[in-house]
Amino acid sequence: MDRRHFMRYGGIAAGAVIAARVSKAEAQEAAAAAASSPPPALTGRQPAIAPGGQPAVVTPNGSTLPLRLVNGVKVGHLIAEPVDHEFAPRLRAECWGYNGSTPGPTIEAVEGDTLRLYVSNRLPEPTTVHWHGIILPNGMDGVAGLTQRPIPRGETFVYEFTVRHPGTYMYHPHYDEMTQIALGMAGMLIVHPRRPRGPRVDRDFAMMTHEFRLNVGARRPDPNEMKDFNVLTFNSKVFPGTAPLLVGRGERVRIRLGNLSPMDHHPVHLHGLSFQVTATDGGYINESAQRPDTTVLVPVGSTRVIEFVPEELGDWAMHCHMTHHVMTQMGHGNPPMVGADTRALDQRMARVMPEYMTMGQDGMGGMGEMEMPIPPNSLPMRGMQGPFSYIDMGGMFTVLKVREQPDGTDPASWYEHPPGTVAGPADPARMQADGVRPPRPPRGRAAAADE
Ligand SMILES: [Cu+2]
Repeated sequence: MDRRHFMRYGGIAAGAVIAARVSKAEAQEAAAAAASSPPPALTGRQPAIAPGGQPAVVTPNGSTLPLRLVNGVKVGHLIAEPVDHEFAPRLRAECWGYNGSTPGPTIEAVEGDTLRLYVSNRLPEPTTVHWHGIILPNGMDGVAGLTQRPIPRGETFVYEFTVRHPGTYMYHPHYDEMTQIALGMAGMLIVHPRRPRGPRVDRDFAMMTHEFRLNVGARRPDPNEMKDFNVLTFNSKVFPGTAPLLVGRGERVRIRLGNLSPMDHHPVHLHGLSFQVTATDGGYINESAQRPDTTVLVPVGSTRVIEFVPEELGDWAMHCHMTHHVMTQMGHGNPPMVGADTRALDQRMARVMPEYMTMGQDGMGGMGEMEMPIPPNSLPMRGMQGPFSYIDMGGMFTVLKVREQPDGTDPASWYEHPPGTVAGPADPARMQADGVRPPRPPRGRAAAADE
């Protein structure tokens, strides 16, 4: 096997070779920087802005577009532009978005509002904005070529329409969609009903799922990627960059999920509760047709609205259930290493690179927390240090924090479990009394324990 093939098929081993080229000091500095940046805080309870005391929508890690009332018309301004975006501490990329962010600011209106939305184009190429799901005059639909001339670079176009149907919608370009959406151009458009439907909610969140291909060390997501995405996001953030959702036990919570990923549907799963899917971007689901669920599939190009009332306090995982979607860059494209005998390889490698170590032979559970040097502008495969040990998920993952008093609680704080309510080592006497016999120890040695 020549060196090139070795590097390629060495997989995890190849990853370690790259890793070893970055100085330890650099890695420690980066780790310290990551540890010192606290999770972004969410604002507290939002004021009621819509009729019937409906709370304003909170966009975790995002913002809401300011609208000005001018002669009865709500006027807003979107600026399509390149964005220097941070996915999580240590991982930045040159994305495209609106008003300095990806996703763009959430547009929030009330049924019957007339919106006048200016769109300025600061991108290097033309663009348009399509108001996904909104029923409006054809010429306002934003499809380049079909319903309008694209907005040239440097120019501002105006869209004006009345939002007649309450619901959860999105916006995105309909010009060079493959590039512009892949680089992060997407946003939510929410229309509150004039008369609230269903029970009033206490919290209302908007979250977009997205996916990017960002090669290790690269600064620009690859818009030509069709299948293999390695930065999976909620509101364009990967855990631990995702802001936790802080809610109260017994409160009614709504989460509006929108998916403008280039290629993948995302089954979003919540722990510790059961929810109802109450609406899609097509409208409300009749109560008789709603059904309880714990995972909701959000297909590309659609929204799903879920509502629930959490019963149990705690820190509950909320994540895409595709296992590769809670990984980040390092978990992809490597050959399987579990069970491989790599002693001969390690010996040969040690001759040319004393710090070399093959990993993954016993599974990959411990890899996220290994304090090993990693290349600049990259993330280890997984998450962050949790209250008990390393949380071995990253990517499209966040935490729903259910508290007795959510307002005033530090969003970065972990749940304090009452004594005796956390799983832990079994007491041998108790096991015996319960008739449970310990099995024989695992066969063989753990490879990592060698030497
Ligand atoms: Cu997913």
